[in-house]
Amino acid sequence: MMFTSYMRTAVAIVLLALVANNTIAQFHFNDEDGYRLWLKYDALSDTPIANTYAKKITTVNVTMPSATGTVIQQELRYALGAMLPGTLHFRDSINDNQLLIGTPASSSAIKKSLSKKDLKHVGDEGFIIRSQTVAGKNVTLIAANSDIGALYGTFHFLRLLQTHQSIARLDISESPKVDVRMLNHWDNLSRYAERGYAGQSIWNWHKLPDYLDQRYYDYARANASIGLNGVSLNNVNATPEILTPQYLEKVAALADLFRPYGIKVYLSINFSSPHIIGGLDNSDPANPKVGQWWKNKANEIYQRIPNFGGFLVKANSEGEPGPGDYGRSHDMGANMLADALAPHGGIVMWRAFVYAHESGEERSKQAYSEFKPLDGKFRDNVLIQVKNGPIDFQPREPFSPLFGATPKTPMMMEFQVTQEYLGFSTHLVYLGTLYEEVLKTDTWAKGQGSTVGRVVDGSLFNNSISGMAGVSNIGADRNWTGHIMLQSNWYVFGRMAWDHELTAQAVAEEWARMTLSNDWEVVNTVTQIMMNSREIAVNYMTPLGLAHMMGTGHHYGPAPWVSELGRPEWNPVYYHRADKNGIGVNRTPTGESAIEQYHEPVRKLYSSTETIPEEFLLWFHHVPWDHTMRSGRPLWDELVHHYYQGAEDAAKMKTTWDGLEGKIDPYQFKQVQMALGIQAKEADWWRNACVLYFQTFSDMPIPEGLKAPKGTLEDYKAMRFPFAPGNTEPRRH
Ligand code: GCW
Repeated sequence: MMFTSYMRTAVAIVLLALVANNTIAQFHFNDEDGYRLWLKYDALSDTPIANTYAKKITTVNVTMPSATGTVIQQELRYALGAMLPGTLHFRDSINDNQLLIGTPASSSAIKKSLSKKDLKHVGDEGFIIRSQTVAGKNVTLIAANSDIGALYGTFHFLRLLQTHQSIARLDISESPKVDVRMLNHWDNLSRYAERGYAGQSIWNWHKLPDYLDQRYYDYARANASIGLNGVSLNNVNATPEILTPQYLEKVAALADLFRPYGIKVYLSINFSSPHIIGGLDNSDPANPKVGQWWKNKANEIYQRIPNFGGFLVKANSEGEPGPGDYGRSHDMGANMLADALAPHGGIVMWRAFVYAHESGEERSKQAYSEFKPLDGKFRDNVLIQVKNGPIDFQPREPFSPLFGATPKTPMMMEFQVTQEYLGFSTHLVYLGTLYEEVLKTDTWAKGQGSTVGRVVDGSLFNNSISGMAGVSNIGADRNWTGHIMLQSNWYVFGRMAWDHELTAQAVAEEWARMTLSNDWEVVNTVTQIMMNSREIAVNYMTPLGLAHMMGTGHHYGPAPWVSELGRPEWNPVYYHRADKNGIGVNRTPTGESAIEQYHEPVRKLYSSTETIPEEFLLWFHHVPWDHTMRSGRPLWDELVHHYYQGAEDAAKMKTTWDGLEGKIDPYQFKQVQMALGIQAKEADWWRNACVLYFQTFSDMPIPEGLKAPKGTLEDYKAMRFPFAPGNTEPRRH
């Protein structure tokens, strides 16, 4: 049949209508796409608070002539210009109602107005913000010992405005509790981000060093705004090429760009570099040529990057090379690198995430067994970087017993910000509560009050250096983290690295105000969602102390049944040990004995099923299915209830969020709504798969009042995800 022009027109109209509809649904020219993060600086308009701010800040005076001074000036021009449009004037003389920023070195008036002790306690990076008189004028003063301190003070001040706090009578004094506060990017030079779920790596190595993406500046601003002062650029599964001149030139370009923001660059190194790129016979730390190679390399790096931070090392873990390849110990490897960096002020962060099937020891015990005996053997510029839990980044783990075990060696915290085991970038899981739970836990290493936080900040054992690292969730996605709400995890990591005594609740609220809205209903609802979210995920994934039941390799979704992989500790069955009698790992002295690695009274508390907090029950005990829980239910019923509760709460999160429609930016709203839909579906999937699987052991019915899980266990077992994101990079041949 002929396609008449009439028909053609009709089809065109229908197509156009479809396209138009889609266009309306998809284009958001002015809506918030998440790029601006928490630094949105929305106009305060005619609110009463805006009027008080405008009266208090009629002029701005940044007294430092440095690059950091320029950064401060630019940020204030942008931020105040957006929040209080039309009211902003820059001055270089002091007048009443001025925002005055500087250091004793940059302004003699500031110097004169401060007493000796004012800045004594804030150190190199701290600041004070105070309403006071300087040179006879009433000003709001942001003062610090260094320009970087003043930058942190500036961001703190802006945060007060962004969250609508009074600035009438300020008297704030802040300094970071931890020295090294850094992000670890697990980014390959190919731009593939291991365990990254927000697109490619933000580092465009191909275009560096000459092309400096705007994103690098905004990344630096974001980090500085929360007090982060370090970034390790590349994956801990490191390629030696990063240390070649070609790449060091690119690294130097980033280091130069980050310097005014107070951010030092660090690199993950491959221990075999001397052999692979240096042409040496081996990389044995006992070989003097190897030590010399590292010294030369360090000299070369510092020539290009005078403030280079140091090396991050994953050695003899998951196939990475290390001193163990030559029968040498971790301290020997770490000290060799430390000696190369020490003359330049650099540090080594040596990771304790090591486990080896040859050892035969239960996995949770291995890091402690290897590193505890080495206490006191490391150079002063070595920190041991420890994951928060003894196994990996599970939804919940007890704290690693290495915290509190090594009085002479600083233990640096490694938290995961990316959600390898927590639903990737589609599950809303606010990690502030996880961080707080760990940091506030008492190790009892030196009696009561020996919290993990105090081990990490170095105050418990009086360490000379301290650090906290977060494995980044940042990628090239327009909204940086693949999910707007998960920007809060980058944010809370930085805030808690600065001050581990902050509460997750306070930080959630502050983030929600800056990112979403200051409307009290939005703030309350969002904060409540965030605060509950981690426990919800624990419930639908790994309740009651279960762990590591994610799909093999990609770690996406449930696969507690996997049992046939080459090494025992690769299999989820190793981590739950379900059988006809019960479920859980007996880590007491009648079993794996891992409990012995903790101090008393933690050991005693965890040793008994009667006293252990139930959230850790199955981590430390193999418990019969009919064991009576504190609720009065048998274990099986309790476990199932947790799974159902998790899935139900995940669905509720979405309904609660739905209620915010119209109260926040429509595009922000929609993006989160779509992700919450996925999360609710996947929570059901987790619940169904796990309950059906464990039922094959318990042989007990689904408790009364709960609907039978949908589908069959075989269906769930048959699911495959060959292209799930974030896994180790596929090899190209
Ligand atoms: O959790 C595991 C991840 C690996 C990661 C490793 C580590 C960088 O599955 O992808 O490798 O931890 O922390 O070294």
